[in-house]
Amino acid sequence: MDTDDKWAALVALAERLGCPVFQESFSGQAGFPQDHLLWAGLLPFDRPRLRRTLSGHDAVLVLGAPAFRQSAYHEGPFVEDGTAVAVVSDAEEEVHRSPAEVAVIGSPAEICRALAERVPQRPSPAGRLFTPPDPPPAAPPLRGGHVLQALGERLPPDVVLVEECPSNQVELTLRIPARRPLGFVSAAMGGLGWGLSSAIGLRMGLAERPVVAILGDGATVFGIHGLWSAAYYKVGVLFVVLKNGGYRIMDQLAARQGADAVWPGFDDVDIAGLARGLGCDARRVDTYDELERALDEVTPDLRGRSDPLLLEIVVEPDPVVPLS
Ligand SMILES: Cc1ncc(C[n+]2csc(CCOP(=O)(O)OP(=O)(O)O)c2C)c(N)n1
Ligand SMILES: [Mg+2]
Repeated sequence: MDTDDKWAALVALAERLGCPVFQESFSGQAGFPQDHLLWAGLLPFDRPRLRRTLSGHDAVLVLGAPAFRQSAYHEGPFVEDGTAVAVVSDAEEEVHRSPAEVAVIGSPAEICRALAERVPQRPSPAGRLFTPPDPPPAAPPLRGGHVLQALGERLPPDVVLVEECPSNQVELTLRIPARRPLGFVSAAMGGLGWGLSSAIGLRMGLAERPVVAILGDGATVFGIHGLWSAAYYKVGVLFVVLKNGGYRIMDQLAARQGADAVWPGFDDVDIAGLARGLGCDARRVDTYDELERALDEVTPDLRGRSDPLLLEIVVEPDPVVPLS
């Protein structure tokens, strides 16, 4: 799990090497401050783009992650000839599964600390390696990107951000940097319904940290009854639901196979109404102005909240993005 100690160990090694640090695709936690000079962004989740991204490097050290988490399958190796991969993790099965020249089962933090003392100091790049994306073009239509950008401009650095918004997951990481351990928490594209209740548990366990969950409308409905617990136990989580009216990531996967979705949309489900029925205060947001007003009102006191609030934000589904 993300801790101050682990982040400090990886920062020390990266600063010693002056090397770019990428976040693995579909990761569960950030592992490294994403506002750091050396943070270089997200690794692509498909092999062709992964090969291109890593091609200029003769060595890749993978810490606390498998080499390499990908979806969907594409032909060819993960890296080009001339790029050597070493994996260090305490997750034994991930180490065994990872194709690598060197694979070590061990504590990534301890190994980082030991390496930082042994490797020579190399120069650091002159500027930040990661360029945040421009804000999206003005709404309407209101898109997930507007919500993420507006949150990124308002959330405090120590926010615990729980992600379960599949078609907006990449953009979330690009627009809202994790600045503290647990600044990004995700089931790493696992079983839906995890995010809503995880945010409640995190806030109960870390009462001094503000907690925000960014959820797809589908993911929300998979675990919506958790809102009753949040209301009953007075757990002050802000739930931000990106209501694009369906399983957009599944639509996108179908489109990439040249097929239409065979599952229905569900933009008629009244998520704010369901939340209220479970005792959780909720609002529906339809326009950019309403979005700004709601966030300006709610974000300054996330830390002090003693009741949950759900914002159901109606967004246009994002277009299908070609992979390469
Ligand atoms: C328990 C479970 N059932 C089905 C899936 C398959 N699945 C992955 S993403 C997804 C759609 C998610 O929809 P939503 O939360 O609205 O996010 P969007 O894709 O619209 O951004 C589904 C059904 C899953 N991951 N877990
Ligand atoms: Mg959706």
